[in-house]
Amino acid sequence: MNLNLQRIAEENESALSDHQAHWDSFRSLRSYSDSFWEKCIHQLSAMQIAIPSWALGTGGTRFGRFPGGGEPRNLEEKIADVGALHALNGHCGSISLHIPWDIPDNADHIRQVAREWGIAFDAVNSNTFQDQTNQEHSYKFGSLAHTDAAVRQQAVEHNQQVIDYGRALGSKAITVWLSDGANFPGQQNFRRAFERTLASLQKIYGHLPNDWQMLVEYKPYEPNFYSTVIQDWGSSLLLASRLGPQAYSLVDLGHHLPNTNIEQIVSRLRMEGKLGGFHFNDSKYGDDDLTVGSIKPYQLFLIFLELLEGIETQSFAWMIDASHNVKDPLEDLLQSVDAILIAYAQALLVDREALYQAQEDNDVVMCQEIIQSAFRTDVRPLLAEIRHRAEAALHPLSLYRKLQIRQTLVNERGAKTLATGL
Ligand code: LRH
Ligand code: MN
Repeated sequence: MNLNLQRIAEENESALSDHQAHWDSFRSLRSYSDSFWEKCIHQLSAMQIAIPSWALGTGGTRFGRFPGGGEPRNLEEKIADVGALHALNGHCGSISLHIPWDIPDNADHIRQVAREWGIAFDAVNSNTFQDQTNQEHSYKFGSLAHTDAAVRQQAVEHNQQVIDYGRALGSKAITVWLSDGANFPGQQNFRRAFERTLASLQKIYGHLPNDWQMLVEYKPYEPNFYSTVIQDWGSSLLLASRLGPQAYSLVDLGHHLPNTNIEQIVSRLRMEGKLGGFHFNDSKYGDDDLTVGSIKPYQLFLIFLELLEGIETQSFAWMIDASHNVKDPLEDLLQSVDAILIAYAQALLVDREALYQAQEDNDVVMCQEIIQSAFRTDVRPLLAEIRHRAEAALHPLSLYRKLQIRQTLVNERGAKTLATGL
């Protein structure tokens, strides 16, 4: 499949003088030293965001799904799509697989395909929220928390198998999200369900290679609408603490009730050394899985402000978890990655000493002025400079369209192909 990505350098050439002018005026307007900018460029260049294998096709809701054509038909084509994103913006260097939607039958071959595109394998995801054909026990009433030990054992073995698939690909983490819960009061005993989940997770934890992490993802509701066993950061932190040093909490931005202060949760989990990573997306109401930064960009900035707080340097799992109901999946993902980099860059511009002093002096007005002057900074020339240095596209989205990559994919794969996933 030729996506004309070699055209990136040519296209950059014609846009270079414009970029240089923007980059020069961007720096001239701010009293930061060159070494400060180089430090920012170093930190931001290292940001690699894992693309979810289940979000390379068009998503939908129970009310409908409107495929846009050219969707990847298999894992090789999904890796190619992530490779195209990475070539365009330089920040999508890994893919996060969901099992069994993306079983890597021939791991050597899949690793070879990924190497060709310069793509690594981030966390693998288990799935005990759907019944697979010829599955012995149903997950209708749960999986790791199920009242029936045989169902729990089946779910434990699935997660262990997911770890084995990940090991064969070089992944270093498993994300466990459980839909387990109840739709009605009285339907489930909260304590027994939690203790069964912990016991099941301990069996999975015991199967982790020493250099692996287990990311425990929480969610307040859906598909269960009264209670969820791992419903919030508290339950996730309790489990991660009881499981051991390789277990962490995973923060999916859409898994919070309206108006939850997510940046404070990030601060708490980080303080405990139990923040493992993120599923970035955005939402107005529920787990809407919308484009990152499309609804609450200020919240995203505040989350990065917390992530940069203090001295602890810890690597987090940076992943997107979105569903594209009306946008081209690749355009949506390019916008999401851009929004994450923008929030991170703006947070790096916050004068932390001045903020510290204003906070200690209870100068409430100045605290807001200091953080919002960073948030109101258009950092796009800085991010373009980083892409330019990485030989990615200065303007990924407009080039994606100019190269008519979607049309090429439709010609190659067909207008009606449907990718596995949600
Ligand atoms: C659950 C979730 C989880 C994935 C699924 C695709 O809502 O966020 O991370 O397994 O989406
Ligand atoms: Mn998620």
